[in-house]
Amino acid sequence: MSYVKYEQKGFIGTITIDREKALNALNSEVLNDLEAVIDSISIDDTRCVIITGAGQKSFVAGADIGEMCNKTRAEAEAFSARGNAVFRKIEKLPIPVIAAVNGFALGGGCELALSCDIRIASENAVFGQPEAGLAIVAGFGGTQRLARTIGVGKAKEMLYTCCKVKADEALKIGLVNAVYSSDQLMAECEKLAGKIAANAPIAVRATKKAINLGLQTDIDTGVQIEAAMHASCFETQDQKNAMTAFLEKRKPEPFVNK
Ligand code: DAK
Repeated sequence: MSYVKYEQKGFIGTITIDREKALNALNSEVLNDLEAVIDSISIDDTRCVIITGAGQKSFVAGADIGEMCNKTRAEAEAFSARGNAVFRKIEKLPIPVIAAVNGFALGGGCELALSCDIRIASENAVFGQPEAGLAIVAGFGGTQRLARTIGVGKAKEMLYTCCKVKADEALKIGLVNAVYSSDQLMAECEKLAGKIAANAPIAVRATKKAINLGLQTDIDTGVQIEAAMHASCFETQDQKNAMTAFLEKRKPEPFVNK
């Protein structure tokens, strides 16, 4: 039985981490199943992915503490590398990924949300990096992506104090883009995914690549990356369709990803 479910509705794929009894904590099997699902996504048929957790209480309550407890230093290094490899695949997935954070997003759960492009939370969402209280360092990218997302000072506060950040504060500090009631969360994430999916897929993918690669480099290299991504959209069927439609004062035909 897989701990990760995948559902496709039109151009939108939804991944559900399904280990509700353990609040969707990430053990090795969950990570393997998550990677298998990520690997199976077809970017020809999918324009946006949503990741959420099963149930109403938890997105992901972290890496599995039972599995980690007795690890040796070498085993911990391997586990961290495993999680990092899977999260990096999510971050580098060519299409946008939305985290629908429906409850606890602690430790590896907060880190999973951070590997997504956009985070949308339910009102009962709680974020945190409790690792220092468990006498370890965050191991799935938290020290890196949290600082890049909410700024160094606030990230250090969260990581040093292990404080819990509720949805309203997460919104204030830029950790999430929006907050909805639990029963509205998925519908709102699907609406957002639908808006992304309605735009030209080649352009959206090139935009993601330009932002992600550009954030890791200096501005001169960054604008060169952007120029290359910009140019890559020309001569596509979708670009001709959209610009011709503008000039003819009409709506473009639906984009065809070509
Ligand atoms: N691992 C394993 N089981 C977990 C879990 C977790 N992270 N979180 C919850 N569970 C399980 C509980 O053990 C319980 O199982 P049973 O006792 O029913 O068998 C079930 O889920 C329900 O949890 P509770 O009974 O505790 O539910 P409550 O509503 O009372 O509390 C809670 C919910 C989320 C506040 C609480 O469960 C909690 O504090 N959970 C732990 C949260 C946490 O500390 N998460 C961060 C884990 S550390 C690294 C690699 C990775 C990482 C670090 C280093 N390297 C190898 C270097 C990442 C670290 C983390 O993510």
